[in-house]
Amino acid sequence: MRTQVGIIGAGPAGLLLSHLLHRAGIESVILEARSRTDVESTIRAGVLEQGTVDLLTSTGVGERMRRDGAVHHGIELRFDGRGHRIDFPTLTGGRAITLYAQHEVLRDLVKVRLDAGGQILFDTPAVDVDDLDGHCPAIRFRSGSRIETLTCDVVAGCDGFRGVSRTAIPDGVLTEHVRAYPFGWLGVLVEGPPSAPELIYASHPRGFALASTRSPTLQRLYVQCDPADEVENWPDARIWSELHARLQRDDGWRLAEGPIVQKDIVPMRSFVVEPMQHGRLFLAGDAAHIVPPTGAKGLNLAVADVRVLSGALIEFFTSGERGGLDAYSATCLRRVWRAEHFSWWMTAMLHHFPEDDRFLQKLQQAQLHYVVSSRAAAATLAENYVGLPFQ
Ligand code: RFL
Ligand code: PHB
Repeated sequence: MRTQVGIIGAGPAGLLLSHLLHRAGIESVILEARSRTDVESTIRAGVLEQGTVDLLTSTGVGERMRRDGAVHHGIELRFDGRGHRIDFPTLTGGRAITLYAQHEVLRDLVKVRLDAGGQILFDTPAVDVDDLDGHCPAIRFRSGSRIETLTCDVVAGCDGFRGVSRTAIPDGVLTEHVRAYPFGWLGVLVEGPPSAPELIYASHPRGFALASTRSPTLQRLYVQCDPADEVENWPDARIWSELHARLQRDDGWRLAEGPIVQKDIVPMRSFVVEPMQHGRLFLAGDAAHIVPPTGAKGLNLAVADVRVLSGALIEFFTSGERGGLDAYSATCLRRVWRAEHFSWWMTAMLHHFPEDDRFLQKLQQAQLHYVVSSRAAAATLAENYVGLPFQ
């Protein structure tokens, strides 16, 4: 098999890249380890930056998102029994976010690619990548019981944190920057209407909690937990008791309960590799960087990467110009590090760090009070949360 761009992974990065390339007449094949049903049903992110929404809309995949997604103009920070609203439009010159589940974005992208005759090979894991330094890299993949080869001009490694493309890069080329946090998030899906019109980020001595939403009938709630904990240790009654305690507000506001239909535990880490490229292999999205979910940046960074990569590839295939590809890593890493800082900062401000002494706890409280009382500090949060403009 042969194509121009061999894409490993049908997550947001791989699917959107394939779509953007197709619009410019460039061919690609996507190899995806999981089934279509799995890809289209796994619950992950929910917050889309304004720039992500604009890109999906302007390239023809925004119709369902505009209909079913919910535009939010602010979030609430909650601590010491009180809520403080951060208003996005007034602090960012009119920008906002859209709540629309990642798997819905994936459904839209899979459909638009397949309708256009695009090739997405599901249940087809890539095994390794050869000849990265030459002109004709090759992806070896498993198809049923056979190993086959996809030869291409360029490989896009869009296979997430645990994929094979990053590990195909020879030792000594990449520098890894890693930070693990001493907590994870227990996430639940709850049937029922939202308890509040906007997301609530709560800082509490018992730990962080987040009330988010997926639709008018499905809520997504999180509580900070031990990263090594297991969902079996969290019967529904314990989850509700922690959520009520951490989201408590003095004015009598109450979180609405409903049937819990799914539970999972997510570890929290920050991770970046530099550079995001080697030879003809370009890494995008979680394959190159991870952020803790507190800033809601992961999916949006994946989108920002492939926006840059698609532009550089279009230039390369139409004029032979390599400038954009050579600058790919440095261009992306500027936004990546900004998002890494924001995600780390939100995480540090809102979570309970078991090892913190009283001094550090006092600093954390001072930071929270500053963010909700200074327009400049609130604007810093708001402009990062809605997403800085693309460069
Ligand atoms: P993905 O989504 O992990 O997709 C990679 C795809 O590659 C496939 N794959 C392979 N395919 C072929 N061969 C192999 N050898 C392969 N190995 C892997 C996988 O099956 C998969 O389909 O990476 P991508 O495209 O870079 O997208 C990244 C985002 O998915 C991720 O950053 C976000 O979900 C992070 N995230 C959030 N991001 C946001 O922007 N806003 C949010 O509100 C938000 N909330 C979250 C989140 C992530 C969470 N979890 C579960 C970590 C909330 C949570 C709880
Ligand atoms: C979500 O809805 O899953 C979500 C929202 C905001 C975050 C993280 C996750 O910061």
